[in-house]
Amino acid sequence: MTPSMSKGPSKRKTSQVNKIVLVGAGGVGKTSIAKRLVTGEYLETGMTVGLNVESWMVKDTDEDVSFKVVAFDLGGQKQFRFFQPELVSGADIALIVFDLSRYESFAELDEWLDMVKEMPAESKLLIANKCDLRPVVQEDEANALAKQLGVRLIYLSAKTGQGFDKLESMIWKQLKDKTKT
Ligand SMILES: Nc1nc2c(ncn2[C@@H]2O[C@H](COP(=O)(O)OP(=O)(O)O)[C@@H](O)[C@H]2O)c(=O)[nH]1
Ligand SMILES: [Mg+2]
Repeated sequence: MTPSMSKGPSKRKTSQVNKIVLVGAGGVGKTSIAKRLVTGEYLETGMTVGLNVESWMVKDTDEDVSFKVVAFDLGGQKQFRFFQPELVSGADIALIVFDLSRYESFAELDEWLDMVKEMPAESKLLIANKCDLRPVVQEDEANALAKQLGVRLIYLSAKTGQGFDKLESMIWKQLKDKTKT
């Protein structure tokens, strides 16, 4: 799959583009999550109209492996839905995001789940964002959905950075597993 330039087992260099899509209702924090993944900071963002694309490199210095990751944050507006299936196709990871403090964003996940239904469960993560705010989505409910979908659930705050260690290690593991197969 990857052309290897040297035969040395420890110097295996991988450079390939990986694609992460962030789906979910408008305002749940997709752009903020993508920006924190890229910059490590919380940047106030305007509403995404259509599409926001961020890209960055992740490196594992131990194994000398690096990946270019491109995150597609799809705008929530209905008029842009027509081109979204194209963007989702071929994604390595999907982050399905809802806002813990806004119930509709959880109740309306079906339509987003439908968009990523072709992807295997292990490439999808359910993200409960804004865990710094008072939650209105009950933990039981979120757990039940994650279980039903067979995906992992991560509590995140793009504002405080809570949960990003876990998210980053899951993304990283998923990308590395992919190159092994
Ligand atoms: N309190 C809090 N606000 C957040 C968090 N993530 C995003 N926001 C805010 O929610 C609003 C919508 O965020 P944005 O990233 O544009 O959402 P998107 O439409 O899903 O891309 C912005 O005002 C953000 O600053 C979070 O974890 N906690
Ligand atoms: Mg956005």
